[in-house]
Amino acid sequence: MTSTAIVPAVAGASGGSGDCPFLFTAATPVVAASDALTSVVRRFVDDLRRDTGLEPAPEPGAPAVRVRLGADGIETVGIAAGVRADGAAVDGPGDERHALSITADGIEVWGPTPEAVHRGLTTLRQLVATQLRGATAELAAARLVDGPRFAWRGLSLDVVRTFHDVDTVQRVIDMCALYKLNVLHLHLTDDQGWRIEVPARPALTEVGARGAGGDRPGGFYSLADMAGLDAYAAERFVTIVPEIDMPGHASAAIRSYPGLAPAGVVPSDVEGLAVAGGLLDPSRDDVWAFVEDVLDGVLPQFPRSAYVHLGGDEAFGMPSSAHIAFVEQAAALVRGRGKKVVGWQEAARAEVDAETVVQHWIDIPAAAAESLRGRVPNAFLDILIDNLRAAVDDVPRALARGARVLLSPSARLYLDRPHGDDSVDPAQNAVRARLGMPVYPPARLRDGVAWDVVADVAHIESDDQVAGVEAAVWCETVTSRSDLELLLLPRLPGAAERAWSARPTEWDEYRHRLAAQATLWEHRGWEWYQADSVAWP
Ligand code: TNX
Repeated sequence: MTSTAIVPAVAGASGGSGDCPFLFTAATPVVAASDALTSVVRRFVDDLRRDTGLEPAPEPGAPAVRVRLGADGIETVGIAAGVRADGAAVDGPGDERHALSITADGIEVWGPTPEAVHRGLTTLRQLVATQLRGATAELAAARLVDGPRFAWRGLSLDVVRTFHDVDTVQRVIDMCALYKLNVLHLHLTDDQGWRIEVPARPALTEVGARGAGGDRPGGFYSLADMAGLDAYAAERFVTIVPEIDMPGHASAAIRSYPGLAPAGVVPSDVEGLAVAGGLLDPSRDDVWAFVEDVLDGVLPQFPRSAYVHLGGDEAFGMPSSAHIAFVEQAAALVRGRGKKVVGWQEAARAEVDAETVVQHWIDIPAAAAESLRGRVPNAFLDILIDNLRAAVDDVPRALARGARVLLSPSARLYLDRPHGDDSVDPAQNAVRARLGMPVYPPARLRDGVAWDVVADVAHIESDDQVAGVEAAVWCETVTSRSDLELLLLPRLPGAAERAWSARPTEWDEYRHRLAAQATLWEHRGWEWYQADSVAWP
């Protein structure tokens, strides 16, 4: 079946076995039926060149790929559950369902929106890239009808603990787009650094942007950098959602404006596990003047996002009443500026509204944290365990308020866990020993893909309660672009499969589909971890 090489799995595939294949070559014209699709076709041709090295030289009259707007036949796939980060309706401008018809005479790709057609062409890219032998890809005749299970399919990228330059972020956006992820959540602020320009608060980039995790260099995105990244993402139908992490993880903000420090203490110990410091006090007017300046500087840089992520996680050492007061007031400021709120699950301890997206990540039982005793300071461990205990009520509270949950359970979707699969290559095994947070048990590739987002997440009973699915890559152990890519690949496609595909994934079937992707990664020059649980080509 043609669809076997596609990740995420295609919802519906039929026909073709006795029919002649389509022969895709550099000479194959790709034709848009309307002007609305010209840029989508241009993107496909450019991406395919970068995926395969195939230099397009279309011959008029040769069997062609034709793309058009149309909704015929797509209704056999259900409408996506959840919300879209750009606020578009899933049964309107945000409809991503599409179809492909492949015969010897031609290929047709259609869907109701340019985005839907773009997703369909992404399937075609993978087909060509994985079937290419020499200069020809033999594409078996088939009819594919596809659409996402969830409307929000994301990757959260930590650009603080390691600053990733614009070029690296573009590569990550390319990976997201290849696997039909449509959200890049940028974790832009944390204790170790501040990464986004705020014109009214120049010290954030003059002081706060210095430094990162370890002794790595800092950096930040200028207004021009961010505009460029947002446009780059938009061309690939990816929405960038900014996160400004508050009231905890705020040490870089406080180093920039020391007057914001609670009781005047400027946090200096930001090495990983700082207990105190980095907290913004909601009872102070100067804190709110700062938050308003930040929101007014950041929001206009993300015109495509209907949401702002306020963090809200791990306000360690802060009284619960202050944490709640902070989250509620910050959320009101965001809503007052016409945006909706996303918060890490701890934010649900405040009175979130039904439009807020609550991002679930804590699937670690408090008892499991006991294993850290002796490896981290006791005072920190006690606070950590308190947070894990309180966390069991976060998702039920969010659901009781009608809020939807964005699923990032750490055991499945944190890509900064050490690789749990061995590699045949000793150099790569060394990578495995070094990369990923050592406090986490290692995660095998199969654990990241062969699970169900409803059945395997506590308190979630139906897709209607879910905003979407998001993987996260935290960068405490990442020292270079290559490290980052070695954590993302080959796990990101599995996370994308869970976000897109409503069908259960059988590991033994999936690993063959995944193996076929490696040729494309090689062409792109992306680093990837060669887990020996997969028979790579
Ligand atoms: C927890 S996930 C954090 C991050 C760390 C991450 C490491 C979350 C909301 N907070 O600050 O980087 O664990 O995996």
